[in-house]
Amino acid sequence: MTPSAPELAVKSSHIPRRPKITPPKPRKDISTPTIALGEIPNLQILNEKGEISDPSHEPKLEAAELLRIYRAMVLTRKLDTRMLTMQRQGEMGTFAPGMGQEATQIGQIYPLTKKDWFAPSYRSFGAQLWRGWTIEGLMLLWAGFFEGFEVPEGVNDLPFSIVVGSHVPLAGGIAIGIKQRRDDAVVVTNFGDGAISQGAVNEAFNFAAVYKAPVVFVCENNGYAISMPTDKQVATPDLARRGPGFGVPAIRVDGNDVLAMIVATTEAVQMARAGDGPSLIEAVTYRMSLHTTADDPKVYRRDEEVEQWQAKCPIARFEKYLMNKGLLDPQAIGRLGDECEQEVLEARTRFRERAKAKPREVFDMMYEELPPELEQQKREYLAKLDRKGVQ
Ligand SMILES: Cc1ncc(C[n+]2csc(CCOP(=O)(O)OP(=O)(O)O)c2C)c(N)n1
Ligand SMILES: [Mg+2]
Repeated sequence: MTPSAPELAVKSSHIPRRPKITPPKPRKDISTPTIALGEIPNLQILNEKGEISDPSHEPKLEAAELLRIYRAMVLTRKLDTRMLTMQRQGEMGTFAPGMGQEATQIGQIYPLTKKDWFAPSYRSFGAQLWRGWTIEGLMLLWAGFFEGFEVPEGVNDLPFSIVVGSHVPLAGGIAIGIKQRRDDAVVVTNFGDGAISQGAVNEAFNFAAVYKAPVVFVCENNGYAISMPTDKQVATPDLARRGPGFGVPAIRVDGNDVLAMIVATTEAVQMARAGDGPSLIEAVTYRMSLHTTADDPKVYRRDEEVEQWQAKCPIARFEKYLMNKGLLDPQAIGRLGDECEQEVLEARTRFRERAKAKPREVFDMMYEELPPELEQQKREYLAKLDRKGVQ
């Protein structure tokens, strides 16, 4: 006799309750497009000529604050350029330049306070400087000294992550912890267009949405994951659309417009602090320079493409805006550039004083207790250093 088919009907009481997705509360104090769960809004405040298209969208920032933001972007560029020279001269390890992404960098952490958290990927030193990491610390880090990875006193950040997307679930986890402690801190985490396809990043979106965790996901869509252009990596190149599928409201922002980045991040941080959960900001930008110093982009992209983006330079655009406002003139631009260059050079001097290789310590950082075979290798290696007279 054939056994009867098992009962397939599921009692309604066994069906889990659908998680409730509450759209963000409408903001009354701004008229810019707000972060959304439905149709993804686009946000640009400063156009490529540095003009404000709709004055009601302009954030109200004091002159001194606007200049502080501009200076941070210039300092980031100066450090970037200097590090590249140092790498070419053998003073720096491989590093990942952020040229062209300065507005995204500064805008994404602008509204954070000291007690908030920032969990960055490797192309983030502009944001790290703003958060309180020192220039010489970042130089040490990229030159391979473990001291560079130590989070400075009073800074509530994670060291940056090189394993693509690996830090994003950690950011979500920190945010869940913050919520459980009933604290009102917020976490910002950034990652690239390539990283958005990592399972870990998608899992982080899901956990954050389910727990309504106070985390802001910033996807820096800079056009490439090493040599892979975004439109060849994914079939829906507007990456912000990934958010609503998980219940994470999202917005697509001109990432070369620092004012748009500031407005979007401010709203996202306010939402998270108010208990309205996570959001996703896609910052559309362009990596002007190399993926890392081990890369040659001429092999996979045309100069004309780079030139098109040069015209959208985030620093030049903000500079025009500040000049139109009468806050900058060519002399002030030159003076400020020299000042930032000087700051980087002074930090380089301090870096050089500290960047002394200690070959006797190479076995010391990985294990609390060395496995026997490494103990053996260490003995042989130290004996070799002794024979060569290396301290
Ligand atoms: C898990 C993992 N896979 C591969 C790599 C090698 N890798 C380093 S950067 C990178 C591309 C990442 O692109 P994207 O997320 O767009 O960030 P971007 O470098 O453009 O800032 C890859 C594949 C890695 N570091 N980690
Ligand atoms: Mg990328």
